[in-house]
Amino acid sequence: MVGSDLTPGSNGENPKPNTDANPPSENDTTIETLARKVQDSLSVGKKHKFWETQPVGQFKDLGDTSLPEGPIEPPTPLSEVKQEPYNLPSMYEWTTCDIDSEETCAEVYNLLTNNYVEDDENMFRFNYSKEFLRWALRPPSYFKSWHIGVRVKVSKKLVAFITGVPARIRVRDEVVTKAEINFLCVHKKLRSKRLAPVMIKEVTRRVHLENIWQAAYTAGVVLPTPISTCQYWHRSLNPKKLIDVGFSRLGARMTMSRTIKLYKLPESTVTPGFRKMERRDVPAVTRLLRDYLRQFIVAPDFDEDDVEHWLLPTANVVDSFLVESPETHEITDFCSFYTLPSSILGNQNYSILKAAYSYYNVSTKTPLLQLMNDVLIVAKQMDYDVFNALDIMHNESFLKELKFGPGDGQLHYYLYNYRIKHALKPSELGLVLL
Ligand code: MYA
Repeated sequence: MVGSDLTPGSNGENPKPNTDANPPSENDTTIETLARKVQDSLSVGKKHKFWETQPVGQFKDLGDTSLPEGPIEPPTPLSEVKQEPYNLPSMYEWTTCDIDSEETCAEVYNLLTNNYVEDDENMFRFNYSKEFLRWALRPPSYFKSWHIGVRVKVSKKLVAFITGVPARIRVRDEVVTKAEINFLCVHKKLRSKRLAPVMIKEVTRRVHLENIWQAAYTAGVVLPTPISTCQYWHRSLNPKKLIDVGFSRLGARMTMSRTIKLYKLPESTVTPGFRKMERRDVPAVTRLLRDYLRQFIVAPDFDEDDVEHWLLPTANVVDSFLVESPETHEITDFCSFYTLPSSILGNQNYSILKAAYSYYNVSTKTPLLQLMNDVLIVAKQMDYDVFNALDIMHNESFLKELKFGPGDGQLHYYLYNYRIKHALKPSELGLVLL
């Protein structure tokens, strides 16, 4: 199957299912899994000229349990943080991108739409919408200075981008404000010129200036050193289109009409009290989510402001539903997804794949399987082509049963300036990055 990265990059970020439109069988991915393991072990042996200089877990230390878990470097006094930006090659200049400005937001949108993450076979490219970018980049207490662009001095054309947003993230029992780094992008024509390391150093400097010393990020590529490696799974909602555009393949011994029947969903949701989240639900959802996320080793520490920002429905960006008990009016269950379309490259009939990505889900009374089946029904009603989910949190408990198929890309989770002794299982992760 195609790339597996409906997250960034074939690098595991823009996912494609790796087999067919059949629900997965146990052996489906053996060869791909093996190939990937070989690939990944090669990258573990590879030199990382930049990453070897950074305070991140190093491959040479893998398995050395004498190294302590926790920050790798102590904070430095703010007066010792470099005050001037890093040097760029002389043709380029730094710019702070004002995402509130319609014009700048459009420039960022165009850069990413044409140059951001693709699947391994270059069939799909993430197409984050402008509304999505404004949402992702302006959470509570965000820093404008962390939205960093690079322009060509002469033409002022935007050619590279990287962002950070602050987030309180708990690792085991310590909550620390970290930067979540995302949207690293260098124009296709400027690749392999070592621009990315300068951008990473510059965002690091600006994060340090706010007295923040750690970061979290995900990538499809293997770098020193993942804290966990996850897989995307895909649930076909519009199998005919997915097959037509090469996202999935017709399974062996399957016809199109049998495939359509296989993925058919009920017209309406089944759980009594299932409804869209509203502003008045913020306190109850915050309580539910905080209680639930406690069980994971790495998870965000959401307060009500975070929940209002990240989970209150925003059209074409994020959708959240909950179950309100018809008897007690208690909020017992919650589920959500975000909207991240991909451009379909070079198809005559279709240009956009409409994808929903599972976000945070909590079940206390409604079985998770039933809750997620209801979300699939809603996503189908809303005309999504595919519903994607990582194998994190409790997602494994519903993926196969609800006819998700495994993708062919992996998504690696990383922490900057924080060592973890042993890699985590995906089910120990309670954090979703966009
Ligand atoms: S993940 C999404 C990344 N974006 C894409 O995949 C879009 C398409 N690709 C591109 O635009 C370019 O290929 C990019 C690399 C920009 C990715 N994360 O300039 P180069 C290392 C980290 O010659 P280019 C996301 O946004 C590579 O290993 N490092 O390469 C999260 C090599 O270093 P080393 C990466 O291809 C980002 C060096 O860059 C990545 O022209 C988190 C080569 O540089 C990657 N995805 O540009 C960033 N890809 O020699 C880290 C390549 O050592 C944040 N490289 O192997 C760290 C925390 C910072 C804050 C800390 C605060 C305390």
